[in-house]
Amino acid sequence: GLLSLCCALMLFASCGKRIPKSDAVAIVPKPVSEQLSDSTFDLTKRTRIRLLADDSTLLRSTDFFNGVVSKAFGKGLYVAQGGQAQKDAINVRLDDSLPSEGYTLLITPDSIDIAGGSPAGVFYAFQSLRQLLPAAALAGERARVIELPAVEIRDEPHFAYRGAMLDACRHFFKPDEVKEYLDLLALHKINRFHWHLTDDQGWRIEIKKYPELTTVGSVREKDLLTNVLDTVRKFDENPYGGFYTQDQIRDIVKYAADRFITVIPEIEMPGHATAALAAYPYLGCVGKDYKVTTLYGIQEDAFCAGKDSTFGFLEDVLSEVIDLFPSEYIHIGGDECMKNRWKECPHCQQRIRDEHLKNETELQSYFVHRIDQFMSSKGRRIIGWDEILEGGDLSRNAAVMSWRGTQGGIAGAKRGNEVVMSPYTYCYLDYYQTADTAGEPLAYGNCLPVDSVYKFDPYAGLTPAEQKYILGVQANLWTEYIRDLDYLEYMTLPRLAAIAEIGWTYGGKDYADFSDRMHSLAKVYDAEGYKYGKHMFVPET
Ligand code: TNX
Repeated sequence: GLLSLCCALMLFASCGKRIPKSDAVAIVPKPVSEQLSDSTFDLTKRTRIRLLADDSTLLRSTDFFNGVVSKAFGKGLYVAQGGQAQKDAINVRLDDSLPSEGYTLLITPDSIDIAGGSPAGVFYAFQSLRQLLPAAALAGERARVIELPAVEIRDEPHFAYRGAMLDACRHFFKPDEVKEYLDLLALHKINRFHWHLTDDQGWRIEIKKYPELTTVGSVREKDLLTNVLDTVRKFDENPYGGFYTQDQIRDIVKYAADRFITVIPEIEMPGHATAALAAYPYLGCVGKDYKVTTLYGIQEDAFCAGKDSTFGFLEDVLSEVIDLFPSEYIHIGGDECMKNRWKECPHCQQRIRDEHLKNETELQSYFVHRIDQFMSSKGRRIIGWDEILEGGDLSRNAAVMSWRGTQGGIAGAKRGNEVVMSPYTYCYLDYYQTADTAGEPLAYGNCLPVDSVYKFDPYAGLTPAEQKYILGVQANLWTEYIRDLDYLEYMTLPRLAAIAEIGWTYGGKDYADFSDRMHSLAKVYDAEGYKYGKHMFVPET
């Protein structure tokens, strides 16, 4: 009797404790396949990480994961290089036969085995592993043993481009805040950070050749909301400003690369250029005393498309930008350019005649072409808002970012341009998260709840052949109303998770299942102290 009870107990102990199936594996974005067994692996501070491939970029993943587990263990796991896969270890290897960002994650009572198609795949395996940690361990409650469910996961992203944009112009976010944002992206396996660095309301990137871009262009007389609403007066900061030095930018680019995120900078042209004109008035069409804009909305002024000096300036700026950002794509804006100044500008009208253009829309296309040729000569490609399709034959080398719905993206894909889908109808995180706006922080008028975001299909309206041109999807965070990190997080989460799942998992979408898994992801949000919209976590009544 007693003997068999002992045997049973030992058997039970060796198999590990049962973790209820329902919440054992709740990863966002949803992995391609997962097979759960009824046992566990005991992670302790003596568990070693064993790197079986000689690639120093694997340390980006182990450093990151050690940052997470050291909260519970008081220290990170020992990382050993080389040798053989071992018991009681997290064995990490690279496997060429896997898709480059793909991975397998096998947890058994004996060991954790990770294989990545590349170091990025390994990073994503560790992000999934992180989401399997119990809430207490994530929150930093001291633990001797962290039980992980035995599971076999095979995973790979559907889209190569899974992006998020942050507008650092309407409000400025300090380097450390940008890093926090990058951490949010990494958790969701987002791999592109589109950094909106120049706009009417501020120029935020140091350019050595043109110091006044930042001494003048990064400062505005008062904050955007100063005269708009009494309720926000307490935030007033007059004058308002900020910019990133080139050293800070290099540091952020590296921080992003450590998380397998490519930074795509945006230098806006020909519109949204008032801050640059305030610094160097010769860049505009009318000789006037430009001021960095203190209101939001579309401005009348643009870079003059008639003067060669404008292009000289932009080529100088882009040359410095290229040196800072290794990204293949550089974003050149292109949206919402008012053409009234060009209509009255002798230089622009002369250009229209010289180039045999019909009108100002064709002049914008000329502008984009000229910048495209310069960037191509430097071995880079341009990406721009969907207006870059207007007024001419956009180079096939350029990519289109579709924001005014998906029409621009569809048109781009049909003619063979690569496309990132980022329509305001699904991807704009500056909109309210709920129709019931009482008690919500002030936001841009529209309402875009997380379940609506989740419905987005980047392929809608495209044939299979055209779908190949869709690089992926991107969330946009415009910051007219968003002035601090708490608010930034609140607007980003949980809607970013819905975008991430569209980008990573594509297909087989099930909102109820997503919503269940989000309850689990929320434990990571809580552990990290992230602010987030709670609407989807409140049971419907
Ligand atoms: C339109 S989206 C803009 C931005 C604004 C945004 C507000 C785009 C390419 N241009 O300049 O911030 O609306 O939602």
